[in-house]
Amino acid sequence: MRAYVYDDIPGDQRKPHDSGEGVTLEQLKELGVLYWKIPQQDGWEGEIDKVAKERDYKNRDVINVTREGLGEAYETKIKGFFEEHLHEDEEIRYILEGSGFFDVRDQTDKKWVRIAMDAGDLVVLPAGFTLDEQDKIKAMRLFKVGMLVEAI
Ligand code: KMT
Repeated sequence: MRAYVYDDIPGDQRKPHDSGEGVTLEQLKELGVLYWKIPQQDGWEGEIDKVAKERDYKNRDVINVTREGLGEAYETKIKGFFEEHLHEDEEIRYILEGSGFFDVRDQTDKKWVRIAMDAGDLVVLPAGFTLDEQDKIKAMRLFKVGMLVEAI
């Protein structure tokens, strides 16, 4: 995981857009983002269950997004992910395979903070998302209440 201020230069959302200004775990916490590294080794699922239980999560699913898998729908799908939105409840994302960027707006100075995630990274989020140029990610999504109805 690396978190940094988004450079806000127009262009492909899947590029890193790294302004070079890093964001610490402390600063992420102020934005309501919590982070854990949980490598997929002995007992990793129990570690996720522990976080979910402590924070009162009731549901989860696994989403697998790849350019190959989605074909022509890929570009539209990832544009949809990238749209700014608010979550009614916090949500957790745990990356199983691949990589991508979660973008969170900093309410105080209006900058976007980009969180570059790959396998074993878990975040608690109020956020937006894009795949990066690898074009594939598989993630466990944990929800406090209902699941997203939309199938992918
Ligand atoms: C969602 O809710 O579908 C997301 O957060 C984006 C995909 S998770 C890799």
